[in-house]
Amino acid sequence: MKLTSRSVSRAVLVSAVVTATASAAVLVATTSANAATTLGASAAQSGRYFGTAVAANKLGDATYVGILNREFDMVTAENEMKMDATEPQQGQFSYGNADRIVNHARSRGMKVRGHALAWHSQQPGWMQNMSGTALRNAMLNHVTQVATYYRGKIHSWDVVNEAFADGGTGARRDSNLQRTGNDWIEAAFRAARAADPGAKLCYNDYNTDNWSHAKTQGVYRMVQDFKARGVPIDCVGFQAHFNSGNPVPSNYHTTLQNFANLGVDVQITELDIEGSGSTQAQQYQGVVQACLAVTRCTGITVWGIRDSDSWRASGTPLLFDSSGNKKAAYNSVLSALNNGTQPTGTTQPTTTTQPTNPGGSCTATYAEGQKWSDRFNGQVTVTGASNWVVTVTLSSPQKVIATWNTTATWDSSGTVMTARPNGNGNVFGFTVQHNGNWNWPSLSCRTG
Ligand code: G2I
Repeated sequence: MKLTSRSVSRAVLVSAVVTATASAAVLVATTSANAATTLGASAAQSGRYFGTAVAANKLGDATYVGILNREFDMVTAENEMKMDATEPQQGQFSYGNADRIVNHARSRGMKVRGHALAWHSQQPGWMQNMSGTALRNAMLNHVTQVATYYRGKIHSWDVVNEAFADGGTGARRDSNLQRTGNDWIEAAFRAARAADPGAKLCYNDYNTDNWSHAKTQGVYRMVQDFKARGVPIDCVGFQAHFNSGNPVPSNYHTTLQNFANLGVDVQITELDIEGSGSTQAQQYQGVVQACLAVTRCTGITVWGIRDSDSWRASGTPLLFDSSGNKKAAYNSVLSALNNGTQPTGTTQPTTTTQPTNPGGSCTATYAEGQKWSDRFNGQVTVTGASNWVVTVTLSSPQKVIATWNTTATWDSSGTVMTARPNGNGNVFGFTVQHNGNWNWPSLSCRTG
């Protein structure tokens, strides 16, 4: 898009409004009498799970375990199911630490994500220098053995982790596994399906959040190809490690929806967002809302419990501080989960005609436009009199943050917009910052 100076200043203004309203929104506590009070329970209201990564050596920490047992209903072993942990010597499998996590979770009714069966990283020493057929067979044996050992106990497996290159190519990452042949990924998925037919089988990666990035497109094409050829893939995991250099992209919802449209579930698998306060809280809110807006986004996992448990603790990227206190980010996630409704328009649009108006009559019809995690577009088509005046009534705490093809004014509450022609015809539009409320606006038309 070509940016004129007018559109630039307008964009700055709009983004300032977005920031101000969204920051305010995350401070609003959920007051509904029925609101769930833990992450797992609030996610369960829409049939989703809310998980965390767990380290076996922290299962003796009372604060850690207290939060784990209270808040989460899905668990991922942070390191204990990786190839180096489960097969430290070729053919000798070691499940002690992984079992501690799996047993802790399952005995309390929590589900388990298996992470990860095949990966270029965290390979045991004996595997790192292998190549060719020997490596391919060793990898497939590993997938088969581990998935068989845990058969029936794993909700979703990260069958293959991080197999695509960063940067602008959209190509596979070079690795010893990749050099065994491009079909190594599908071979791993087939082995996993045979070993644990009841588990969902996921491809998992990072930097796949922005729809316009080459890596995202590369993964998308692989999943599309797998679905077309019947390779057994059920889900795509989006790790979602964000920071100021890699913020939550504005097209995040688009990415999740486009993958889901391929016929796979999508899961947010390792969420953490470096930062603090309302800025961090707002970004977390956007991620949760993006997932809630995609029917096939079946759950969210954060990559650790307290900031001090994080692989990047100095970035304070999690929902609990180092003492185990809930952060603003926690409150925004809980609030977003409790306010989550499907963005399909739970309220039918109202179209009203005023035939008795001496100035003539008009009808205003609403149509859904594009949707993002934090906002949606609406379009209004007016028929009848050309001197129309359309009243657009929002549901609190929605706010209109942009309009086009109309001259608009607002009442003092900011929720009732009066739109008139501005010389650009009889179809106008607006963007609503929904702040958790996806209801469609109601309309009425008069002349004036
Ligand atoms: O790097 C962040 C994550 C990216 N996606 C895949 C995940 O599996 C990965 O998790 C991290 C763990 O959070 C770290 O805890 O993976 C790292 C290694 O791949 C983990 O770091 C390792 C250290 O490298 C080891 O030196 C250490 O012994 O953690 C081990 C246990 O603390």
